[in-house]
Amino acid sequence: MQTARQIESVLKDPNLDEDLKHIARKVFADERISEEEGLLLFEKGPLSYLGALANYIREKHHGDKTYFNRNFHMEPTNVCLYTCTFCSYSRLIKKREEGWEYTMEEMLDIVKKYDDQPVTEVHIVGGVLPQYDLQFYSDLFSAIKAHRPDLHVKALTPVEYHYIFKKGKVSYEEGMKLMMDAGLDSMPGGGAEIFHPEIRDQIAGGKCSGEQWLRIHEIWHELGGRSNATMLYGHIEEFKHRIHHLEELRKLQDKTGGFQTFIPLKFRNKGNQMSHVTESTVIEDLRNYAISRIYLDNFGHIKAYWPMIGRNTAQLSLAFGVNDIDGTIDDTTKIYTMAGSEEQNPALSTEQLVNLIRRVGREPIERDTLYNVITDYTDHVFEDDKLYKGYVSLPVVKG
Ligand code: V47
Ligand code: SF4
Repeated sequence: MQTARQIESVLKDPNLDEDLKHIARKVFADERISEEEGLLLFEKGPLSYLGALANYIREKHHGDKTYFNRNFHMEPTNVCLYTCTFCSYSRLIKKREEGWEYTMEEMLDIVKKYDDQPVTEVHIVGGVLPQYDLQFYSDLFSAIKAHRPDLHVKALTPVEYHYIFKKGKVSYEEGMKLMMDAGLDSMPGGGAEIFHPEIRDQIAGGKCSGEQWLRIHEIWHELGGRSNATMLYGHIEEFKHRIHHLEELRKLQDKTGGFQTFIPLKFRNKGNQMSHVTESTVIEDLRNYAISRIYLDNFGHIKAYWPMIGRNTAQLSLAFGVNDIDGTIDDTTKIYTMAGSEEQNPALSTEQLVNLIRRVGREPIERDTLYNVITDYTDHVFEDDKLYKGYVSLPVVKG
């Protein structure tokens, strides 16, 4: 096994720091690492070492299995009354006419566009505006379910929920129950940014706090719901803030077990108030995936959001702890393209996604939102893959 060789080479490396060797022994013995050890990984962990540890965990849980799903994104509006400094939406509040604000009918028309397509999930997220209130979202979820009951509604984040519940004068508990009854199936991981107030107050002041974000997810989990978590990294935060963020998630997951997937989101600097901040390098992105995989020992899945980092880095990430590369996202998603994502037209066909995964020696599995297997594409290689050239050709990761 590749992982056995990797373990041996880490533990026998004469140049490796003793503290890092100690962490490696813990990881290979399936023991949890501490916050101090997590910080040490960020500060000192060489890329190949982190990759070996993260790949060990990835293969222990999933072997070569790599998940994706067929979904589409809908953004009710790209205007937002909050002013997060990393977000390309916030600037539009002063020139609203340049943005869009979809009505209920327009949102439903988008859903209907996918009527004859085998998508399993709609991901709804966008800016915060007063007209998108508790009533609007209850009606929207109910209408989507009435139109297409089998479509999984993964919608909104604690940022929107905190706002609409406050405006609607309902408690978090009452609000989340109302959403569930209206048809909400799960919550995406957005709005988490960086929980630590030292950073959150500077980049996302005014919107829900880290504590409120965690509390809303906790309530949702207590109702039996599932959700994802993200971390927006690579801007003004320090490693200690990333570890604090991961630790808060790990603690809540110990309590509820309701998180499915962790998705690190690389800060992109185009068209926002932090354009002067240099973006993280691919090496730093891979190290961050690996440390997330190592630290979050109670999370089932680590996802690379490929439109943000690009297909090539997504392929590389599969050797650094990642076992999910999101889905066949349609190009209605603007929040990332506006911020300078790698992919200007973030849509990949199933064939292209399958080939992307196959070419780095992993097994492509189409899943639904809750990780039920829809189709195992391990033995498929589609010929129809002429559109995109220049994939990374990594050797097949097998012993
Ligand atoms: O919360 C905004 C981020 C998030 C930028 O749960 C930016 O399956 C980088 O949460 N650079 C929303 N990131 C997206 C999100 C998500 C994406 C894919 C899958 C799932 C899931 C969730 O996008 C926001 C914010 O953290 N974001 N601006 C930017 N300039
Ligand atoms: Fe609004 Fe979300 Fe952008 Fe913040 S990140 S400005 S809350 S859309």
